[in-house]
Amino acid sequence: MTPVEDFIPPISRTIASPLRSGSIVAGDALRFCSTAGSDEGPSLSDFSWNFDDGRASGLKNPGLVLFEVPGTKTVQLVVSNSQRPFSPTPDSRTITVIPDTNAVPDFAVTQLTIPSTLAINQPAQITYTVRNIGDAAVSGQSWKDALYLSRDQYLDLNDSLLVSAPVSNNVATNGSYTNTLTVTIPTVEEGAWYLILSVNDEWQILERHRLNNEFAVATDLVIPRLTNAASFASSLSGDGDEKYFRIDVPAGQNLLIRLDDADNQGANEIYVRFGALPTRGTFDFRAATPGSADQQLLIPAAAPGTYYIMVHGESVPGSGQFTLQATTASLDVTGVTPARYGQNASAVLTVTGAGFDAGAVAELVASGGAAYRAASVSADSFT
Ligand SMILES: [Ca+2]
Ligand SMILES: [Ca+2]
Ligand SMILES: [Ca+2]
Ligand SMILES: [Ca+2]
Repeated sequence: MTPVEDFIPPISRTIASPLRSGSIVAGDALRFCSTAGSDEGPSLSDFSWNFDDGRASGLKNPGLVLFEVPGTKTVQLVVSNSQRPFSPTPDSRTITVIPDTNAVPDFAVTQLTIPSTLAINQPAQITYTVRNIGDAAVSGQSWKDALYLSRDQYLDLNDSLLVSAPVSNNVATNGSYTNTLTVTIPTVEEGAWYLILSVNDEWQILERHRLNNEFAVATDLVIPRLTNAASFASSLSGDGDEKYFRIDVPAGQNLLIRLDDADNQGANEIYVRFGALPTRGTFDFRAATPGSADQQLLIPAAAPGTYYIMVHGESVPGSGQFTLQATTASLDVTGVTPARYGQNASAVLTVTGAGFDAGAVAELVASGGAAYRAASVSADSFT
């Protein structure tokens, strides 16, 4: 019996690229890469590719492979370890190579326009143009165009599918079509990413040149930045949805965050963390008045720097639309109690907020503008 420590579980999904099996025209090339690496195990060092036509490769990433001979090829990759025996399960792609005898279309991406920065969690509109540079028209057929989010310029198994949109245009030879896709950028690390468009993503249309269907554009993904006192409109898509924001707070300020739910239905929560993304379990401050759609959070004497805000929709029964407003100020008044008092009697009003000091004065201002200064002011606690 084989000791447990000598057994390495088979790795089933080792081919990173191409993403799927399909048909191509003889003379086309595909890019072959593996997901497996030295970081995934002690010594997954042996790569054995078999292209089913007498060709083989021992490279992790063989790169471009040209298919000139028609027929159905089952390309296999076995990743193994030379020191320890195990029974590997090969990953495979079935590539059907069609003889190049008939006229075929050839979609090619000619333009992909994206903003140089995109906001995480926010919807974005991506416009692209595809030209048929082949020698046959596409008519009466439908296919899917997809957008992926990638760390590099290449479409592979590590990339996240953002949207897959059905398309059914008639595209004459040398004709083109332009489409707009709406995507919501997922919660990922801020920084440099690529959006990759993949036209005829599921290989539904037989066409020349698979690789000119892929088009990568670099973009910078950022958490939406709130500007002081400006309302930022956003929305929650359903129960449990979350949106992230950031605000930079200067020294000596209080930070007041107000969430205004548009239809006042549902239960929302605000989580705030200094210098890092908060979660419901890890945060520095939160506002979660149970069952309340609108929320308000005051952070007195906020340390200067970047605060990350998460709006969590615990229950989003109606519209998920809301606005978020973050205000930094040296003085904040968040409430006055009682709201009403009998006439001609001296009253004690409690003013809550932050930034009050020993020099603070309080005045009642009548609607006509007359000010009545309080006889005395005392602060319960200084912040
Ligand atoms: Ca093509
Ligand atoms: Ca990639
Ligand atoms: Ca509201
Ligand atoms: Ca609501």
